[in-house]
Amino acid sequence: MDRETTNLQHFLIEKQREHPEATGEFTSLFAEILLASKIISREVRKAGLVEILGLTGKINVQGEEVKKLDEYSLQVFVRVLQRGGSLCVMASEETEDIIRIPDKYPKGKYVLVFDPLDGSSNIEANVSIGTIFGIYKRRSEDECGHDGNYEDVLQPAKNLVAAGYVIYGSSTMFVYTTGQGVHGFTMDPSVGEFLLSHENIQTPKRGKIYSVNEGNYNSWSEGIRKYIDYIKSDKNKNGKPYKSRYIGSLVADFHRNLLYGGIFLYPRDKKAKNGKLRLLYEAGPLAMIVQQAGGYASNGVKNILDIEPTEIHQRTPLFIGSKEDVLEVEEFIKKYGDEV
Ligand code: AHM
Ligand code: MG
Repeated sequence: MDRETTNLQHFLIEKQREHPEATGEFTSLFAEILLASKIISREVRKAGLVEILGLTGKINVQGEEVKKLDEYSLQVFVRVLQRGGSLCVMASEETEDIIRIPDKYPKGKYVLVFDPLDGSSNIEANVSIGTIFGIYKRRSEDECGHDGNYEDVLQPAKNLVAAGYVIYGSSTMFVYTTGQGVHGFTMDPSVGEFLLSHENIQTPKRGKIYSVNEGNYNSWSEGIRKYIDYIKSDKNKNGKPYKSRYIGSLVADFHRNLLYGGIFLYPRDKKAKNGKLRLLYEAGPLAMIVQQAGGYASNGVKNILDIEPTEIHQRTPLFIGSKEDVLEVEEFIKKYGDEV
């Protein structure tokens, strides 16, 4: 496809032509997600100016409170998406309960789960952060017009009809899948559009990078300690130690490994017995993306896509990236156990 002139909307419309039964509701939902991302991106770009524009949590020169960027991002998503008519309910990492669509707006057939600004503790240091989202079809009552509920939100990631992330890095990128490959778009600030930059991303079957918070080494299970020792040795399948790369910002670590090949790990440890990351907003959507790119995501025992969530803020250990690497970590866990 002609990259220079293909923006995300064009690309979606062309894909939709291959599915004449599609209603267009999905395309408009994507347009809303895109708008929310652009607004967040604009604010993230100003983050270094807080000293000048006013510290977050404080009153700015106009006498308004300057919101923390993660709260702000949540509000942008909710405000843009609740009125579009495509959603019946949302759930986000930043809200305790599910987010209902106010009565005054129409209700549609989709459900949005999202982490509005992941890795936000990095923002003061100008480190990449991101937004992660997943879209399900509602499963309560087939016809639209009604509120969605927990049943709609608590779905395994294998039911996702789309997933994506936005990375606010040296440039802003939008990467998504609807189950027909993974496609990446890079924001061209001069035209204010996401242009097709990475069509049909495939991740290497085996990588050369590992990404983990190794400060937790002594709190991990034997299986994980042995695995990390192994990939740092020259006894591993690559015959030389893997490179260590850890930003501490999931979207950025995941994105780099997706392009270059590698494994990201957030295992359980003594403090976080179920791991740190959330199944619905982080692990699930990225699991769909990695699978579409030829990779794999596991909780150490099974495919993340198959886990049936029981609560909206459920956490999970996460091993994600190149397929052969993730399968290998599963073998270590099987052999040496995952008790912490
Ligand atoms: P957050 O949702 O509170 O931002 O936390 C998630 C972040 C991820 O971006 C990252 O992978 C992980 O936490 C890093 O955790 P740690 O600092 O324990 O290594
Ligand atoms: Mg998060």
